[in-house]
Amino acid sequence: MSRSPQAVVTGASSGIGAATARRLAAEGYDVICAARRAERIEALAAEIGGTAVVCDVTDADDVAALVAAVGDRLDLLVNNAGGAFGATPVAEADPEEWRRMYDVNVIGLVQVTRSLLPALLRSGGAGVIVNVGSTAGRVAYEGGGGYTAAKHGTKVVTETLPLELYDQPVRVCEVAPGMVRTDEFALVRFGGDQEKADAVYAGVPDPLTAEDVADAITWVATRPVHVNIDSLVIRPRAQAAQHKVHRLPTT
Ligand code: 8X3
Repeated sequence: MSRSPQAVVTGASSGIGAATARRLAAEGYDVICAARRAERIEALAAEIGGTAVVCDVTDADDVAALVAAVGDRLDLLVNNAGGAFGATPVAEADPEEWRRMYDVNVIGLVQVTRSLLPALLRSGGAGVIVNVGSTAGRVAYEGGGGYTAAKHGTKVVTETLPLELYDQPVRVCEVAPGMVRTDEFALVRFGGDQEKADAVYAGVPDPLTAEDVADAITWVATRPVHVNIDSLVIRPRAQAAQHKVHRLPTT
């Protein structure tokens, strides 16, 4: 009897993670929605017929609970949990904020990946790991030092894994989005300041949506088993480069 492929999506409580969980479920995956906020992932899991697992990826006990929920085999791991905290220049860097960013964008991702690797290797085809990076992992920009350093870390971990696992049945990709308008990313970065968060997208004709990125992740995950997409950079048409953004007048 054939079984549905199983996926884990971390950071599934909102934005790209929630959109990816929905999209994968629509494509026939059994989705384990992992995130810290129980109510949100329980509602999402109920909506898509998936499973909710409360998991802070930086907490070893939570990751162990996620591994237990996965069981024997896993076909797809989407390491989406991450984020930016603060936008201060390096000269004013808050070490605690920088640590939190490294912790969630790099250590958490590594902790989840190494713990679920045995199940991915048992997927029976070729398990897929999709790490959600960022164009912030490609360039530096002022005020972004802590986040760009962390997302460069996400990229390097993604590049290291296939070198170490080159003879194993597992594939690894980094999907690196540019400007994506979600409810929470910029709001969290600016500590809840909605005005500052809105200014990020001011006048930009069409930033990417969470669904655009979910579409890219799903495409990566559903290639034939011998095909590995190393990395996929996705931006809105209005963002030719990190600093080169088309903005229409807003007044
Ligand atoms: C988010 C993209 O431009 O805010 O990962 O660094 S950006």
